Amino acid sequence: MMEQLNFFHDHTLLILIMITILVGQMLVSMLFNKFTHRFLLEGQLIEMIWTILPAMILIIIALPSLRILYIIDEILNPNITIKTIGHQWYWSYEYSDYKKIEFDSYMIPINDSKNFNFRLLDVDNRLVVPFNSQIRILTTSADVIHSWAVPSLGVKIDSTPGRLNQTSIFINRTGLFFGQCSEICGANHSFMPICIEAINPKFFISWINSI
Ligand SMILES: [Cu+2]
Repeated sequence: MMEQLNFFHDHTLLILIMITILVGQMLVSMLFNKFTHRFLLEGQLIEMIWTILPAMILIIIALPSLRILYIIDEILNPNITIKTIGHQWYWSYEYSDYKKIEFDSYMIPINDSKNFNFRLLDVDNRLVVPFNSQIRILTTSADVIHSWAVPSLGVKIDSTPGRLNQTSIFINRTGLFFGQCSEICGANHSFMPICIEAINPKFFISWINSI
């Protein structure tokens, strides 16, 4: 999803650059009185062109945007479901597909962090997920509104008390993925990071068994 969003960003940026260059060039040339042609001041044809052209540009931006919007909403048949619950100020995770696994995930305080830890991003219990698998994320909150956001996966979803929101992620490589709460939720809002560890599904099964 994030790849698609990046492509769409580049597509829109390219259109934006072309418009900026065109308008900038027109402004500068008008400044030096080189562009004020009589057909530009009261011309039916040019008015038609600069009405229809922006409308077409808007359609060219809107169609791929809507396409990605609906693809993001799509929930494919998931391999596992993980429930993430926001608390003031930590996340807790539940894996309910296998035996009931529940744990809290607190940020490692700066004083306790080792050389290999990521400052303000690492947690004591990481969210372990299998890679190359469709994962469904259900999210809610125990107190105030939080937001479960992992930018590199293209996910940002509100965790609202009394509601269950749903999104899905698909990680196509192993590794660590970091995110942070993205809803101003109180004093330690910036100290409730999300740390996802994507591992081989085989190791994931043995991790499940070892807990
Ligand atoms: Cu929060």
